[in-house]
Formats: sequence, structure tokens, C-alpha cells
Amino acid sequence: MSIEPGCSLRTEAEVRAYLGEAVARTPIVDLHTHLYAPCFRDLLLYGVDELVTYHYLIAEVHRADPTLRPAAFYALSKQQQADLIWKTLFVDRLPVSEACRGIITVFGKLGIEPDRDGLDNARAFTAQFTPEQYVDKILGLANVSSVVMTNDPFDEMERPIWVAGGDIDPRFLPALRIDTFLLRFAEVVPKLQLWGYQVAADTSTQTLSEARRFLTDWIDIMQPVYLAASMPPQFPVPSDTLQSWLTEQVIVPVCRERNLPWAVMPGVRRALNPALGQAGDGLATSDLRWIEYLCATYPENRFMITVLARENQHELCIIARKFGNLLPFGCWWFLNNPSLIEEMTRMRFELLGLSHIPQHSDCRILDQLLYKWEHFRPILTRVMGDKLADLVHAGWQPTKAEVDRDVERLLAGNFKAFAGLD
Ligand code: FIX
Ligand code: ZN
Repeated sequence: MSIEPGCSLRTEAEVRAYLGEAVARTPIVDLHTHLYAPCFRDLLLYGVDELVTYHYLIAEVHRADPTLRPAAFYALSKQQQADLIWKTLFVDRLPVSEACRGIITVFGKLGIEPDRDGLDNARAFTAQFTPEQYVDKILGLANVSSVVMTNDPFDEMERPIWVAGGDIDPRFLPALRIDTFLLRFAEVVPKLQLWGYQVAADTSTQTLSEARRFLTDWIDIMQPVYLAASMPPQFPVPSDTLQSWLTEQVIVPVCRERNLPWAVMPGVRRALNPALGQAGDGLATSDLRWIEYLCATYPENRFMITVLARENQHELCIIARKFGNLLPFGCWWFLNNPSLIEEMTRMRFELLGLSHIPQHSDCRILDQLLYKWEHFRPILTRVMGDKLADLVHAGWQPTKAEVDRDVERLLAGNFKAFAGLD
């Protein structure tokens, strides 16, 4: 259909067609990934062997073949693991799960012919590129303008790269991950002491100033766009625990002083099946009252939040309606499935209008940007299209400029504004 150059979109068909174009052409700022810039060398994962051994597919291969022992699987080389997953999940049965479908989408976007005999053609495809060229190719094809990394000062592989300094591709934005600092503080006290921070597993004034110094030092080193932590379903704030003290006396004040949001991600139950490693985490419904407490007690702070359990999504929208300093984002991990994304996105439009960030990718492997966003864009178009169609039928004709403006808000602008990136 050709849409006339005039401003207003007068019919439902015009609105839907224009919206689809706008969603496809608007560059995305992907606000939570586990991707790394090329200067982090081996930490930047890409290519078919990484793609097929994504931990979502490791969980699925163990379901498809219950005789497979996780220890035996992990003893295989990366390439052997990928071959086994390819045969089990793609050749011996139809690859209908969302994570399997993702691989087929990636192949399609890269022009790789899926081959039931093996993955060698896909391996040969990626081998043609340097990491830098591959980054350009994937970001370009996915129409993603920048991605936020996950950067943990306690990670032995990335820490030395930060300490050495250097130029990071500006399309990769740092985020300071504080799970270890917050959730395992007592355990890492000896390490912090070794690094020159005079902390103890207590709430003394010395620990207070030194713990704050650790955080601010890493903010200076990384220049993060936010602090982040994925959290268990229950978190004791406010209380007289060390974690509550770290939250209220260290993290919240430092975020406020440095004008940084804190991205909170509740609902993970780590190591539900430890033998599965990274694939063994689960979820539970979260108690979000500590989020209400933080938003109400610290109105000068900004909190971004994504929650893992479907059961929490309605409650989260209601909390967000009460607190302007809370920004819900994304359909995280076990929620990143079309049926659940559609349900959540519809609910967020109805309860929050445009004041949310509908999706982040959580990609661990660069190529996944191609499928995670390719699968999301039609859902956004359908859900937002329904809402705009309702407006047209009720007598409100959106203009093209209004549609462009608000699609940009959802895919990039809301995050940039909340994080103060412009
Ligand atoms: O905590 C997180 O940031 C989670 O997203 C990851 O730990 C998780 O393993 C993941 O990859 C989910 O998509
Ligand atoms: Zn993540």
C-alpha cells in the first residue's frame, strides 16, 4: 500500500502499514545484553558453535535426551556440543521452541542454508570475518545502534582489561554489575582487602566509606550507564541485614551522588539444577515490596526493573503507575517468548501508555541480536497497531511524525532519557 505524503494516518490499514515501517527502520538501543566489545577479545562470543550451545538450548537438549548426563555433555568440546545439539534438537525432531527457531532465523538473516548433515557451512561463513567486521555486520543487519554490556569487576577475565584501560567501541555501553558486591559481600571481603579496600563483613563507618570507595572507583573506571543486579525472589530490605545496609547506605547513595539508575532484576533462583551450570537457573514469584519501599523512600533515585516471573507482571505495572522513578523494562529470559511478550506488552500499553521499555535482548552471543529483535518487532507492531487502530476508530488520527516519535521512545528514547544519555 502506498501512504500519501500528508501527515495524518486516516485509516486502520494506513496506521498499521506506517507503524510496521517505523518499527523496522528505527534503530534500537538494546539496554541489557551480555555482549562485549571486540577489545574484550574472547569475551565477545559469536558464530554458530556459540549460538547452538546457548544455555537455553543446553537445557533443551537435556530434556530431549534425558539419558544425557550434564557432566558428559560439558566434557565435550564446544564443537562436539554444538554437533550434538544440532542433531538432537534440529535433525531428530522439528526445532519448534523459541530458542531453536532463533537459530533458523539467524541462518536466514545471514543467508546460511540450514544443513541437516552438520554445521560446517555455518562455521565457514563466520570464519570469513574479523570480530570487528562481524560486529558491524550484525549490528547493521539487526538495526541495533548500541548495546549495553554487563560488566562485573569481580570477573577475572574482564577485570584486567578494564584495569589496563583502552578504547571501547562506543556502540558498546558499560553497565556496572553489582550482584557479587551486594549478594556475596561477606564472601568477597578478603578479595576487596587484597585490592586495597579496608572493608570487613560489618556495618562500621570504615566499611561504609571503603565500600562506597570501591563502587565509585569502578564507576570512574567503567563509566557505566547504570548499575545492575539480578536478584533472588525475596530480598530483605529494609532489615538489619548486611545486604539491606549495603543497599541503603552504599548503593542507593552512590547511585544518587553519581546520578545513575539502578537496574534491578528480581526473580532468579540460581542453580535449581546445579549440574546444568548456566542452564540450571530457575525462577520464582518475587516479593516486590522492597521495590515499593526504595521508590517511595528514595524519590531522588531512579530504578529500572524487569521481573522474571509472569505472575509479577501485573503487580509491577501497578507499582510503576505509582512511582515515576521506576521504569519497567523488557521481557526477561523465560519471558522472552512470543506469547508472553505479546501479553506483557499489551498490558504495559494499557496500564503505562508509552512509559516503559518493551524489550531488551539479553543476548550472550552477538548473532542472537538478529533473531531476538527480528522476533520482537512484529509483536510490537501488532500490539501497538491494535492500540492505534482503536484510536483511529474512536476518531483520533495519528500523524506520521507522532508515530515515528513514539516508536523511537519505545526502542531507544525512554532508556536514553532515563539514563541521562542524551
Ligand atoms: O542475570 C542475568 O542478567 C540473566 O539474564 C542471565 O544470568 C541469564 O543467564 C540469561 O542469560 C538470561 O537470558
Ligand atoms: Zn541478563
